[in-house]
Amino acid sequence: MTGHLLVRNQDGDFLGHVHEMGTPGARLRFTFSFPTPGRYLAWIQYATADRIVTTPFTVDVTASEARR
Ligand SMILES: [Cu+2]
Repeated sequence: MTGHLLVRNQDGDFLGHVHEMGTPGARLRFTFSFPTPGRYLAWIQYATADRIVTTPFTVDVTASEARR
């Protein structure tokens, strides 16, 4: 894998995990469907030549953006 994306909701009762499956390059792309609206905590993790990089961020998903 060239990259990992982990996503959890605020309650911690939903956890998602998908991988970047493309060729290594300057850009990571993930496809992920959020199950319900709300705030999610997410982490991207990838490896460079000499270290593992983990970057946290939050995503606010509206009702129209969530999977239906
Ligand atoms: Cu992974």
